[in-house]
Amino acid sequence: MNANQHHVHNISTSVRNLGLEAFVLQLELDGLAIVPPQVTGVCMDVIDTAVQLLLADAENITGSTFDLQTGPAQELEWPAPPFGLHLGDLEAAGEVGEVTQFQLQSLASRHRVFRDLIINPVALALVEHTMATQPRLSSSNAFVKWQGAFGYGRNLGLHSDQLHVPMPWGPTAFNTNATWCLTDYAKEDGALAFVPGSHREFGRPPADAHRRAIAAEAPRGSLIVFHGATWHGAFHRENPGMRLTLSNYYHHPCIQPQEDIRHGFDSGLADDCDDPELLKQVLGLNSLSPYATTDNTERVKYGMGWFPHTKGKPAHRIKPLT
Ligand SMILES: O=C(O)CCC(=O)C(=O)O
Ligand SMILES: [Fe+2]
Repeated sequence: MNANQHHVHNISTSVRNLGLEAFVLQLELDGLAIVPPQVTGVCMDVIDTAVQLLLADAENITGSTFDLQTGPAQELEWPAPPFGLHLGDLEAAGEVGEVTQFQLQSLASRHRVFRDLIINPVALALVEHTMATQPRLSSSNAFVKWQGAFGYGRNLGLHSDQLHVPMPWGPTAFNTNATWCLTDYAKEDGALAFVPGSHREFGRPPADAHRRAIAAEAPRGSLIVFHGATWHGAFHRENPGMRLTLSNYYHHPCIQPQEDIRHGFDSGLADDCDDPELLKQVLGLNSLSPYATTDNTERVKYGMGWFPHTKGKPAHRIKPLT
């Protein structure tokens, strides 16, 4: 392992070139920054396309049509819980409500608009700032949510995304979330709830943290970036209609991704996006570890999988050991 193995470039330069200093300050102070559409450079056509694709996918999966103004046309219910999960205890504790939300997953594989948003330069520069290294994609999901009084229940589902990382945590993020608001995003619309400055508590939220939570309010097309230690959840949606978000979740290279992108993503699709080389890096497609073969050209660049051979004899080939 040597320093060259890591993507090395001046992170502050990307932030300055893109004029993102004010958002970095928000991230530092609050653990969350809200970036308006005119700064991300993403036009409303892209947001419209993403909405249409996700509504069609939601219909495919559930069998009900969806309308942004009115929500699902049919009442939805969960199937029997998988893996012996018992909802009974949660129900008894008042922690389960009506179905008003589900996720659409693995969106990098589904359409170019999602791949382009994963490598949006503004999103990447801010996420990179929180990790002090080039981030990788952990998962790309959409939250499909509609009107309903329960939401995540009394405590707003407050959590830190990097909660599986052993403590103590420091200022460097192990996970960072870049959420694209595909619909207007106010408290009554079911916005993200968060506790400003909680990323500097370096731990999981206490039981009463929801008393300090405020709404991350933003117009459609905005980007919300938050540090993996920031306590967050969501308000229930009081208004009729739907809240649609795209949650691109990144990880520090020392952390496992949520989605097995290397095996699940068809690498040919990486060429169909704004910057194929960058997407391959962010998806970890050519990353040096874990390695599957010692004849890996990427690794050879860094002096690994590169063996000396006896003068006058052919170069090394991998053979079974006998
Ligand atoms: O918006 C929500 O429902 C919560 C989202 C969340 O927890 C996340 O994206 O990590
Ligand atoms: Fe979360």
